[in-house]
Order: sequence, then structure tokens, then C-alpha cells
Amino acid sequence: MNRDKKEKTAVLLMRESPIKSPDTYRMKELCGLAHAAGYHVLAEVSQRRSLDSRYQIGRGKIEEALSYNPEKLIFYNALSPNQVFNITSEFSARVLDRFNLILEIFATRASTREAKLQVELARLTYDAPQVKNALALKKRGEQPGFRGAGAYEQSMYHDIRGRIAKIRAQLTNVENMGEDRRHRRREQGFDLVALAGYTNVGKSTLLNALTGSEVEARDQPFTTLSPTTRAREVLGRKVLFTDTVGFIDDLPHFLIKAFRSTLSEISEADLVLLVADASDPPELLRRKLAASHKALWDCEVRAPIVTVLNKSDRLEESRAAEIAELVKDLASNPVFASAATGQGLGVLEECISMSLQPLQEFRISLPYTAQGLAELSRLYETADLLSVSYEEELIVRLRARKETIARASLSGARRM
Ligand SMILES: Nc1nc2c(ncn2[C@@H]2O[C@H](COP(=O)(O)OP(=O)(O)OP(=O)(O)O)[C@@H](O)[C@H]2O)c(=O)[nH]1
Ligand SMILES: [Mg+2]
Repeated sequence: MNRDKKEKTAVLLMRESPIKSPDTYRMKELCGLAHAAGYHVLAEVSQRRSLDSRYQIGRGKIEEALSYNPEKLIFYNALSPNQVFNITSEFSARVLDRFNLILEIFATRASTREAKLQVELARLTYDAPQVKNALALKKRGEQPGFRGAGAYEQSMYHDIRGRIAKIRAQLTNVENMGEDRRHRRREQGFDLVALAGYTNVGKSTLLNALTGSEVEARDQPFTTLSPTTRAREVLGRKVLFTDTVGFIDDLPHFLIKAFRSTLSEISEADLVLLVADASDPPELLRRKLAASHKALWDCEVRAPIVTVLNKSDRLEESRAAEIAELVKDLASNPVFASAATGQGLGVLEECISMSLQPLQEFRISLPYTAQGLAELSRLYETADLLSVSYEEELIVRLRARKETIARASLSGARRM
């Protein structure tokens, strides 16, 4: 086998429900995640059966997986602390579940301080109940402890709680800074549009296509972890587009909570572009849209949502109507577009401009002083000026965001 010696190896395991129809997409997605985390996948083992409380999947399947001699067993299904313990101790195997795998990817990709804190918070919030559980079992003399940590669980649990509190406080700070930044941007007359959606659907590519930037875009899950914001005028409106971390199926709520400061770019946006991959098989497209809506719900999004069915260059044109019909309950009036070829972006821009709250019309007066004139010149940048008359005072008719007018009142502007 021609393989990099340093590459980690794994066998993927998935237990499927015996009453639902078989699902190949989930295993494929797990495989994509394993590759993104740097694993070479030796084999995929799945089984349709009811839950095995001891190992999650049947014992024979674990033995089958181990026959490939992998460094790790990676489960699609979430593993309980007991299941991890049983598999680790009885088979001398190293295991992780899909959630741990996602955290592994996040940990290697986190480059900003905010992202690093969020990943650490998610890891600790995940570990805390497991350590607590290990403590309880140890007290009853049932197992030696969390990840073999032996006598240290008590102080470990205490340390974890302390660290969680500290990180939460730091992240609240980051969140407040984000709020201030958004407020300033609105004062400057910008509308804030967030690009959200399932991972790998083309959010970053769309940001690049809309704003002429060069954010990293790759065919793998979770390329983007930290938000990037770029400006672009859309049919006379000043818009800031923000690219965000992708969603994935079955995200635990606490992961969303850990990423709250990043996801607030979505929850606090004026408009959300919900990006999906139109070239996915319809069943998968529906599932990803549903998972995205759930995540948007968890993010408490109040802004209007425009669904962009991206990658439509991979679609025969005649299929667009059929696909729109198949997803109409999850995406009313979707815009078919291609970030790669630019097709449909004109329609998307029209849709963005129609979905943004119209600017409000105001009539204000400004003192005819240096300060008033300085504010007037700022308003030329931040608002849509309709008329200016120079009397005893400056009388200005303009269309603007209310935040812009509130900012101007600090320089003596009065509404008339
Ligand atoms: N054919 C085609 N490919 C596209 C299009 N948009 C994006 N892609 C490809 O899809 C892959 C993922 O694109 P990204 O922009 O990284 O996707 P993302 O949603 O930002 O992904 P994450 O940040 O990982 O969540 C890349 O290989 C892109 O080149 C498109 O309109 N058409
Ligand atoms: Mg991206």
C-alpha cells in the first residue's frame, strides 16, 4: 500500500436502526470527516440492529473492524462513557465517536484565539459529565476511571469546571466586542448579511464570488472555522457579507453553545443566506436543509432567510423546477446559483436587495458649524442623501439606517 507512514489509520463503524431504511450518506459523511481529520480509512463496517448497550454495535462487528489492525475505531453513533470504557478495556482498542472526530478537526483548524477558546470549551463541556460519571462509577468500585486517569478525577473535575467558567467569561468578552463591532458597522450604514449552511456546500466560494475575495475554499468539511467579513455594494446598498462555520447533522446543542460568539454573526445578521448544495441527491439536500434550519433555530435567528441552491452548474437546467418543488417546504422561493461560474448571482443580488429592510427616510437638521459639516460629509458616506439645504442650519433629507441617525445625533443632528 502506498501510504504516508505518518498517516493515522482507522476503521469506521456505524450502527443503523433496523426499522429505518439503510443510509449510505451518513457513512460517506463520516468518511469525509475522517479524511479531514487526517485518517486513512481501512474499512467501513456497518450493522442494522438495535442498540447494544455494552458496545453500541455487535461484538462480532468490533472484532471484524479490529481485524484490519487500525489505530482507531471511529463510530458514527455517539458512545456513552461506559461503552468507551468497555471497548477500550475489553478489546484494547482506541475509540472515538463522530462528535470527538469533529472536535479533532476543529482543534487542528482553530487558528484564532476565539476559535481555540470555543473548541476548548466544547471539549471540556463534553468531558465534564464523563469525568463525573467516571467518579461515580469509581466510588462504587466499578471501573478504574476516566481515560485511565486513576486517582485524579476529583481534582480534574474541579479543574474542568473552573476552566469552563474562565473560558465562558473570556468568550462573553469576545461576544460583547462582536456586538459593538456590528453596532458600529450599522452606524456606518452597512447591512449585515451572513452566509450560513451545511458544511462544504460552498459558502466561502460564494463569499469570494460575491465580494471578489480569496477566502480558503476546499472540498472537505469544516474548512472555515472563524468568520470572515467582506464589503460589497449590492444595488445601491452597502452590504457586509460574513462567511461562517458550517453546520452538520446531529450537532449537540452544547457545541452550538460553545460556538455562540462565532454564530452570533448569524443570529444577529440583518439577512441570512442559507446556502445548500443543489447537486446533492434530493433526499440528502432535504436532510441538510432540515439540519440547517434546526441549527438556525438553535442560533435564534430572527432575520429573513434567503435559500441559495448553490452548485447549480452541476445540475441540468431542466431539473431546477423539480428540485425546487421537492424542497418547497424547507425553502420557499430558492435562488439557483453557482458560486463557481457566477450563474444566478444577479438574481441573488436582486433577492438580497429586496429582502433587506428598506432604509428609512428622515429629515434632520445639523448645526452650521465645523462639527455639523463634518457630520454631513460622514452622512455622504453612510447614508443615501436626497437633498441638503443650507439655511441657518443644515437641513438634510436622507435615507438611512436608524443607527446612522442615532450616531449623527451625537454631532448635534436633530430629527424634524
Ligand atoms: N461545481 C461547483 N463547485 C462549487 C461551487 N461552490 C463551491 N464549490 C466547491 O465546493 C467545495 C466546498 O466549497 P467551500 O466554499 O469551501 O464550502 P463551505 O461551505 O465554505 O465549506 P466549509 O467552510 O468547509 O463548511 C470546494 O471544492 C468548492 O470549489 C459551485 O457553485 N459549483
Ligand atoms: Mg468555508
